[in-house]
Amino acid sequence: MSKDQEFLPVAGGGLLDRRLFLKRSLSFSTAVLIAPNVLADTEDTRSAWMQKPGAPFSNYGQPSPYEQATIRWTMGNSMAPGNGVSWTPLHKLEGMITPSGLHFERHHNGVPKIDPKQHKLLIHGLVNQSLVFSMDDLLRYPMQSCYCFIECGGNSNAAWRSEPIQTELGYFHGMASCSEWTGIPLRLLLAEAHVKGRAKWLIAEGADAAMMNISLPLDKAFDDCILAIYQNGERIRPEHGYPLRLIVPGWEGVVNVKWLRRLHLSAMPTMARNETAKYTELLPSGKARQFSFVMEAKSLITQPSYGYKLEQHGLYQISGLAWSGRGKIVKVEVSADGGKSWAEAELQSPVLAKCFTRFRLPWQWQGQKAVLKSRATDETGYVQPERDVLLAERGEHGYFHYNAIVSWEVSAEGGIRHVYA
Ligand SMILES: Nc1nc2c(c(=O)[nH]1)N[C@H]1C(S)=C(S)[C@@H](COP(=O)(O)O)O[C@H]1N2
Ligand SMILES: [Mo]
Repeated sequence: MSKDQEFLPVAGGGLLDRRLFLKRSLSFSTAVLIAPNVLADTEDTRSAWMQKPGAPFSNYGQPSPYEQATIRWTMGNSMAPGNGVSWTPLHKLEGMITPSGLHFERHHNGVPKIDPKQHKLLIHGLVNQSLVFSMDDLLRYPMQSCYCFIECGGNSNAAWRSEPIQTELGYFHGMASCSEWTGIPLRLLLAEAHVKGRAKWLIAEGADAAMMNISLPLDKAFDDCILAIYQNGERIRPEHGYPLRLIVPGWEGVVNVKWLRRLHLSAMPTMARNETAKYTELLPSGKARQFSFVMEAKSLITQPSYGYKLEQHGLYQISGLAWSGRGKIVKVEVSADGGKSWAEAELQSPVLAKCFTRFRLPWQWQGQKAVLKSRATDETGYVQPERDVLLAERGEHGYFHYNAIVSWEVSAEGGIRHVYA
């Protein structure tokens, strides 16, 4: 689409329209229409589950047994024991918060079983006062919540392949999840340690067998980072860093160090494995880009997507997620004709910075072939690029930070394929 092409409120020949659900002329009801006498019968029959008292109380709730397909897809690798990923089934979820049990996982050496009574956090290096905290000490500090996404820098890397992968969306874009993280603003503890003027970096280290560590510029540490103790209202799950985790809103997953045990203030970055051999990117020039911390704006249509089938003609709700590591999402446009025309989707409130934002748009499908796309714009004016634009800039053989527009091709039969269009 050329830059000067006008933005259309109604796109795809009137088929994508925010007001579709309100138009009375369209038959959009998907409920089966029933005659009054049938209704009376339905009222008389009591389903099996209505004929005796239900199950007793439970100490910790579980999803319905009918939802057993809504699971993380796990994928280990042979590099080290406990190294691998599990993916969030984004194609099955709604709203903006990822349930803790479905938040994606990325571990380098498994999940440590940490006794919170023995866990300590050390702050040292270029400080005037080294400090050690127990979890009980930390729990006495004032806390704040941050609703934010975490996305692995390697998320969506299958989209660098020359052929579009045919997998459920969550199982190649689901290294991104969103939680309410509650904990202590990092700047409070840094102020207490009296950081020396020469300190420019903070090296954060985890208490897992990998002792994963990364370097974080001090400006960000003083800005909006949190030492999280709670996730979605309860103590952080072991997989996500129990009992203490560094949250670095909007920045790539790897800097959000789990099982946090040490913060070392220094003048230089540490040049750890995960910021040199990994999470750096080779550019077409042959040079590597390093410390590409911010996750750029991205959006995905989660429903319908690969694996769904449109069984009937009529009205559908396109639903998806958008996010940006630079701030708020201000606009998501949806196209049903492969990007020739675009309509603006409704953003579900609240729209928060560095957080998943849910967008929705009604769509009328009458058996026409279609290519569905979504395109996010953030508050800095950054617009999510088309795939060819991203490849031209970053080369054909990237691995990290893939954020191009995703396209779903809908066939005349209602089947959905992933395409590069
Ligand atoms: N200590 C420690 N922190 C870690 C990791 C790890 O293996 N060990 N993995 C990192 C990576 S690469 C990512 S993407 C995120 C994943 O966080 P999650 O498992 O809670 O989704 O944690 C980061 N923090
Ligand atoms: Mo990651």
